[in-house]
Amino acid sequence: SRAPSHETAGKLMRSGEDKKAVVWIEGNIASGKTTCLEYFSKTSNLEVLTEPVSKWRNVRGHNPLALMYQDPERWGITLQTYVQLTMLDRHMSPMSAPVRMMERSIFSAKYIFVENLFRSGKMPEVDYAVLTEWFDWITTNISIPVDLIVYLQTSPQTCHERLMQRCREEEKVIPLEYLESTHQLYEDWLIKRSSFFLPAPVLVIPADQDLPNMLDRYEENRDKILTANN
Ligand code: DCP
Repeated sequence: SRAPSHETAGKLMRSGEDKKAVVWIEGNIASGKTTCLEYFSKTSNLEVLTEPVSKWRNVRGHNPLALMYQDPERWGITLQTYVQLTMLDRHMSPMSAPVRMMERSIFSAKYIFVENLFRSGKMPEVDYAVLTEWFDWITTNISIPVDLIVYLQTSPQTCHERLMQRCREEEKVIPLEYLESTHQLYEDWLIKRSSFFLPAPVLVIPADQDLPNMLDRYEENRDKILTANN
């Protein structure tokens, strides 16, 4: 029945004996975030929230992700407005475990993807201004907790190869230069820390290696990640 599990979660929240921890997994397109989340999803007392990409590919029968790649000038704001809503919804959902691991964030949506569309001349300034007003309002008025940002650091070339291998229909048009721009924005945000607000400490995990090696890297970093709030 639903009632007891609800009660357990409620007790956990109220007791305060375990401070909850929120970890964001960040990294370029095809950097391996999903694999990382899958690996940690087998951990007890941890919940994994994947990116709502299926929603971006189907909102009431429309595919704003595909439209954005086909014609970014026209559809960039459409996708990014919806991304912002779905990410906010994820951030605000009640936690069901002491540790939450979440794929990307409302911050990278803005600092990487919206910024990239605008800087590359593919988003009209008025669209950028409206999205920025929304973003500033949300982050000023709504608390979005985070304790640790895990950065899966890749080279754009690696991401490009992985992208070609996985063959997601919408992404066939993504050139290497696009991944170089998003990579640079990630580096500016999480490594150089030169451009945007950084809401938590960053743990960098080099992520160019093959799968078995990556699983070893995740295991090495397990304790650091799971004790993010200490
Ligand atoms: N995307 C976007 N704007 C955002 C967030 C994502 O245009 N604000 C796009 C980029 C990708 C798709 O959405 O085409 C999904 O992106 P991810 O890199 O987040 O997901 P992946 O499945 O590629 O992650 P990974 O391969 O690391 O598991």
